Amino acid sequence: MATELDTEPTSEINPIAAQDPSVWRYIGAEQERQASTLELIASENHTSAAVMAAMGSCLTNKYCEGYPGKRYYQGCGFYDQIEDIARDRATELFKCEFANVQPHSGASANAAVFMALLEAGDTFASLVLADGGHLSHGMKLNFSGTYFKPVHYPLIYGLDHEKHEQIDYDAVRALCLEHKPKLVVCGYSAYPRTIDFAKFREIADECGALLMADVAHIAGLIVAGEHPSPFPHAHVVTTTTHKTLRGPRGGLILTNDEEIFKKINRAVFPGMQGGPLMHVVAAKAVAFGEALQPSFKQYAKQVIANAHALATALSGKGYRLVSGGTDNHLMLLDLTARDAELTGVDAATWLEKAGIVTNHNGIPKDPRPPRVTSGLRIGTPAVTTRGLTEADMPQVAEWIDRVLVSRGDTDVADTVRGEVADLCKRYPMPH
Ligand code: DSN
Repeated sequence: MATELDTEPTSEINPIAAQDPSVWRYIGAEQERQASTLELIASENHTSAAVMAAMGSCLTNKYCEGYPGKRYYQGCGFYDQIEDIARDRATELFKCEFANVQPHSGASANAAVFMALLEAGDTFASLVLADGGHLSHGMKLNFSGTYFKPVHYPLIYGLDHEKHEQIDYDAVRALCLEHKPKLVVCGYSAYPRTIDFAKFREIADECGALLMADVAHIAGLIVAGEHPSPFPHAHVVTTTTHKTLRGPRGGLILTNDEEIFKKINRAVFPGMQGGPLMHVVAAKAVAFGEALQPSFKQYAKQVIANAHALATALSGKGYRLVSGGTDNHLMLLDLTARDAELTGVDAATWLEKAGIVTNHNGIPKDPRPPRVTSGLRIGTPAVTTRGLTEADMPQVAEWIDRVLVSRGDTDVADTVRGEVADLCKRYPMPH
C-alpha cells in the first residue's frame, strides 16, 4: 500500500501528472530525491534526457520477436534500423565483431550465455558473491547455482601481502586445473581493482574452458580506455548498460566468435526471452552514441579520479579500503577499522537520512551476515555525471565521517542533508 507524500509534482506539463496524479506524485518525489541527494551507489548513474526520452517513446508499443531482417511480426522495419544502429555502435565501442542488444538485464544476459555454452550440471568457475562476485555467478538460489555447478576461486588473504583481497591468479589456475570447468567467469560487482583478462584467458586455455567476462560495472571505463579491454581475451563478454555506461537499464552480450554469437542469439530468443524491449534497445543506441563521443572519455577519467580522491580522503579518516585502494569507479570500506561496532546496514541507513545514498556490502571474510555486513560500497559514476570533481571529494568524505561518527544522530543528519542539498543545487541533474 503506497503511503501519502507531501511532495507536489514538479512538472505541470507531464501527461502523467494530469492523468494519474497518484503515480505522478511518487515520480515527482523521486525526481526531487535524486536531484537533492548524492548518489554514491556504485552501480547507478543518471542517464541523459535523450536516453530517457527513447525509453518513454512509442517504440514500447511494438512486438519484434526475432532479429533485424528476421522478425515474426509485420511493421518492424524501423525497429530493424534501430537495432542495427545499437549493434553497430556496441561493436564499435567495445571493438569487437558481434553484439546482441536484446537482453533485458545483466542477469538475463548471463543466463543466456550459460544456456548457450553449458549443459545443465556443467561446472564453471567464478568468484563467490560474498567476495565481490554476482548472484548470477553461482549463488545457490540463483539459476546459475541451481542448474549448474559453480566452483569458486578465492581472493588472496594475508594482511602482509601486497595483494591482500585481490584476485589470486595462482589459486584460479589451481582450481581450474583441478575441476576442469567448461566456463571461467571473471568480472565482479564489488571489486575495486583492475582485472587481468589476459591472465584469465591463459588459465582458461590451460584447462580447456571458455572465458566469460561480465564487465557490468566497468563497461564505461573499458569503452573509454580507462580499464583494459576484455577483448581479444574473453570468448564472450556480458554487461549491463546502465552503470558506468550510463544508458538505460538493460543487458548486452558481445563476442568475436561467430559460432558463439549464433548460439547466444538462439539462447536470448527464443531461449530466454520473447519480444525485445525495443524502446530500451533504442535507448541503448542513444547511450552508445553518447559513449562514442570524446566527452565520454573525459567522463570516465573523472569517475576514476573522483573515486581515487574519495578513497584517499576516507582512508585518511581511518576507514580501511578493502584491497588497500581502488583502480576503478568503486571502493569497499571496511567500517570496523573506524569503529568496531559500526555495521554496513547502520551506516547506509544513517547516510541516507543525510542525503548520501550508498549500499551496505559484505567485505571478504565478513563475520556479519549479508543483511548486516561490515562494509559499505561507494562509487562515483553518478556524482561525476552531475559534475562533481576531485575538489568536492574531501567534503563528501567529511560528511560521511561526520554522520557515521555521530552514529546517526538526527541533528547531524539534518544538518548534513541541508549542506548536501546546497551542493546538489550547484550540480544539476543531466537534462
Ligand atoms: N545489483 C548490481 C550491483 O549493485 O552491483 C549488480 O547487478
